[in-house]
Amino acid sequence: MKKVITYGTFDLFHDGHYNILKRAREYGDYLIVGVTGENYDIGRGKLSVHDSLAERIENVKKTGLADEIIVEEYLGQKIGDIIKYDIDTFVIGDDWKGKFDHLSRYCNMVYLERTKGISSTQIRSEILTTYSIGIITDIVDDNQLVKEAGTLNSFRVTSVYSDDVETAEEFQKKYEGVSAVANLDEFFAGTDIVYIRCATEKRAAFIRKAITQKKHVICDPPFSFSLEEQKKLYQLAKENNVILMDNVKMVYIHVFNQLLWMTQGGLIGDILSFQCSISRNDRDRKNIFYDLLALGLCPMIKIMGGEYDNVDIQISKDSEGIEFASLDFKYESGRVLINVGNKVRVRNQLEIIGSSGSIKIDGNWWRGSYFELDDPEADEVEIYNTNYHGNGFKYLLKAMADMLANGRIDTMGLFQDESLKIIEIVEKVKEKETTES
Ligand code: C2G
Repeated sequence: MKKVITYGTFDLFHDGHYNILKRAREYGDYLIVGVTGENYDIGRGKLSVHDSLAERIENVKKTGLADEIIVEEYLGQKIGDIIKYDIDTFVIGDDWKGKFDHLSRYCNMVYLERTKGISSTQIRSEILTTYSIGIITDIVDDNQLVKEAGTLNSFRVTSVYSDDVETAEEFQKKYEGVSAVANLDEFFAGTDIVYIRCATEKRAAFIRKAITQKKHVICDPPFSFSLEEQKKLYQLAKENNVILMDNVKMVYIHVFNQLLWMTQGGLIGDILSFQCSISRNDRDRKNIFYDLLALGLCPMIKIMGGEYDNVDIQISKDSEGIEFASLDFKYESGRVLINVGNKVRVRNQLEIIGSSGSIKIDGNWWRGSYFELDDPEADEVEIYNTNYHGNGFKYLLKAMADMLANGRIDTMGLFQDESLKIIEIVEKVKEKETTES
């Protein structure tokens, strides 16, 4: 018996898919079809998939062409499958031509011509609503949003606004497809979602304007230096039925949720100590102390909660602002130390000591690609990691797409009360900065 295998996402099943399965079958007596699992697609950055795994499997099954259906769960699985199922021929469309040549060591490798004029991407763009995103910025940098949004079928970055017209024009030149709009009302009229990444002092006013024009908002945290103001912004967002979301990508990435699961679920026991350090590596932006602080506080609030007994704030500053700060929190259960280096460079790291295990990340922990768990019982260090693509923006956008589809406006990545706690601390540090001058 000759066995054939082929793989695919098979999203929004169409004739192209049917044709390749039919032709693949002709290469043998038994056809195995590998359908990509959701985690595998998330890991390879393919977040645009519309149908669930169950639906995609069901559609392949309905063709009656597959003798067996398996799920492709990780990169590199294909070789193991060829060996396990004793495959004679591997078939794939010629959009992958050359990419799988290394498999010819294990079995026959056949690339078949794709069916012309049809694709899942095209169907998705026909059936899905596309949201226009506009960026409000004061620097010529998109934080990778343009590229990341482009990989999802439901978002396009279409316009940019800056108080400084030249900046917007430079931005337009740098990012294809993004038009500079000089008039703010005109800018809002052409967008569904606004991404605000300007100086902290200006954010709240832009958020307010965007919300009153019924635009959903993603904004770099902190939204403002005032807790009261941020509360009002949330109230306004609620009244206008729009999303107001922190641009904190970390909370949308799998590995960070694994870390939360472990710490919140008591898997490392009681948390005795939490420490994290963050410093600037973005040379283009001058003073981003409060942005770093907000980001640094995020895992603390998520893991330790917001109910600390007291905080001791040490800052060192020069004429341009805070260059370094150290925040020492006392919680009932343990101690928390957050170090933020704006001009002073500190080693980026995060360490959590629990009564029955500890967790460590060396390097840019907010990128959330891995963590180490030191398990005293197993007496070894285990590494947890997940793949993700780009800087994480598409994972945040995917969460937003789900919220829009489900008609939800409250974010569950970073909850409103968590974001408000962060602002409460930001406000304290700002107060200290002002009183010490
Ligand atoms: N296909 C085709 N004609 C089309 C569209 C797709 O012949 N018009 C083929 C593809 O070449 C592929 C199969 O149908 O062989 C499944 O296509 P996708 O669902 O787009 O799968 P893809 O995401 O390319 O996954 O491990 C995953 C596989 O490597 C491919």
